[in-house]
Amino acid sequence: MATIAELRGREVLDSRGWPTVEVDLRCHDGALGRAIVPSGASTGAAEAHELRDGDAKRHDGRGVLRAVAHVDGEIAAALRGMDVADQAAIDGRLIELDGTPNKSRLGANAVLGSSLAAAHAAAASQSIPLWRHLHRLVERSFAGVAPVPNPALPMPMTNAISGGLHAGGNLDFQDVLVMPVGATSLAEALEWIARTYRRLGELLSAAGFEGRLVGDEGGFGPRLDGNEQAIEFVVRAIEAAGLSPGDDVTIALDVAATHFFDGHRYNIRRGGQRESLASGDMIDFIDRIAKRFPIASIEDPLAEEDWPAWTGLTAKLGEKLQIVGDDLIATNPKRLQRAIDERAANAALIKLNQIGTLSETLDAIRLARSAGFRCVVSARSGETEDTTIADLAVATAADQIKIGSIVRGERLAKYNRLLRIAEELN
Ligand code: 2PG
Ligand code: MG
Repeated sequence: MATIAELRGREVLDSRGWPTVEVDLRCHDGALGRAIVPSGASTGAAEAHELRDGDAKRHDGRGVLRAVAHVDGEIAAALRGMDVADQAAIDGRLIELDGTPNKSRLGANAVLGSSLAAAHAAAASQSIPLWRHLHRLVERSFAGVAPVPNPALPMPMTNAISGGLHAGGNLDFQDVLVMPVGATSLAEALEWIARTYRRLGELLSAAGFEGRLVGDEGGFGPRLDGNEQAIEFVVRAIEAAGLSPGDDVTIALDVAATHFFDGHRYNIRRGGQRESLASGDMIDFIDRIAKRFPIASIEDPLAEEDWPAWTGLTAKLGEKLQIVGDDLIATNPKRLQRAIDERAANAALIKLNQIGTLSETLDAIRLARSAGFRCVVSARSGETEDTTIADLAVATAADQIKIGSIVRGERLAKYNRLLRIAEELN
């Protein structure tokens, strides 16, 4: 049994140049685990609390030195001597120590960094890849409650065009993504995605739009006239890549609708005009788009508290489409249970930092699976070289992984990690 000797926090920078928390955790046997916490821009109201310093003199108030101090102080003192492989006990201690429902005292960034660093150290101490250790945790967490899946590579759900809060263009929808469902290996899937991405850039440039400027997650960020035009371009790019839209490659959307919902209506641009849609009209709009294009998955088509509309939309489209709750569920087992009870979606987006510990994330995945919900493990728009989510997606046999596009190093770190895991799985 390897026991925890020391934790050390550190302020590092993420892909937008904002500070974030890195944690080094060392065991008495010398094993080291390191994790870096990501950060969202289109965050849901129900997410765990990211602790920022608020000191305007540093990083516009977004420093994380207070969270780092919590790692070095209270968290290190509480975890010292614990069995590093007992993730449930470690996370239980962290939750208890924080004492708030949303981890606002210590900060979800301090808590998650510590939680994940422990998993990395446990894998290092056993000299096994992280995904293997995470799969053991899945076995323990699922035992007797849900069938334990075999480790498996997820389908990439990859950003092609970015809008919303992630790009400077004028699209309301946050992402138009592609899923190479017909590919027979991860390497082939990535080649199809890369080919489609290059053709998309060429098509945008040829039409006079920005075919080289990219958003936070590496998707192109052109100033198009509307959401449907963005989807049209992606369909044409799939064809230009010599692939069949709908058979080889399907489309996914992250509408991120909370961000254009004013509490009553959805304020959206259509055909160059601003329109204000009631929930029922928004459902019809999504329905029309889903009929018009080869779409397989839609995330956050409605706002995070518009629960009855979610139920209506899932009743209408849930048979043929994956309806993913991101802001709606916030990787929170309580909100997920409500989504299951009210049939408000049929898939959950899984983001570690929305809930703040690895064990609670596994709880959410277990709950989703036992209700027949699909799982999409997701990065944040603010990322780093940390690749934990690649291992998590494999260990939990997630249906899809959403990392961003196939450019930008913080995204590639994860795709390339998946390629290495693919070799280990064979
Ligand atoms: C999302 C994520 C990732 P953010 O909405 O799904 O694309 O964005 O990290 O900004 O919440
Ligand atoms: Mg989302």
